[in-house]
Amino acid sequence: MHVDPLEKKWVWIASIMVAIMLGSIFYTAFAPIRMHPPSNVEAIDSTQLHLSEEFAEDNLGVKTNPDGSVTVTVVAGRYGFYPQEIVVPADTPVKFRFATPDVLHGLHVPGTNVDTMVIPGYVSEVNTVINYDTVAKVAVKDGNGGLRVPLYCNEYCGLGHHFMWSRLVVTPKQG
Ligand SMILES: [Cu+2]
Repeated sequence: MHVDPLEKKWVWIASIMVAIMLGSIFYTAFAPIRMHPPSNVEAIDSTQLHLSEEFAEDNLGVKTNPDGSVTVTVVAGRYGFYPQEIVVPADTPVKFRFATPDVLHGLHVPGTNVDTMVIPGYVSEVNTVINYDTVAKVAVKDGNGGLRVPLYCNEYCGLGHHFMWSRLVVTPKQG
């Protein structure tokens, strides 16, 4: 079979490009580097979340700290966020702490800068101040001044991924 030399050259170039791309995929999959959330590196045993102090079911949700700031503890599991409704004050420092008992999840809240991956084995932390007027542009008002926004998963995590969301209610700052 006659193959034109120019065509032969391009077959080689294309093959080398494919080899480089496949090689980089295999390298990142099997090299001894581990993925971790960009926020902070805090390890946790994902199989024992329910036995941990912080991520036990009864301890999830919103806690107000002595200095007036708020800490929110959330478990992201297939297919939902727990607790399913989170009420936080606007224009107040909020620390979100997320962990997952199963697979990789993502987390995004429209109108805020809350956007992180939630990776098994790690706690993801987001520190933010939610601006009332910015959230108001994308939220649904609940009649008491509260702003309802979804908190949803943006990393494909399985068949129920598109049902995976929770509600965040942003209330006006008190006083
Ligand atoms: Cu998902």
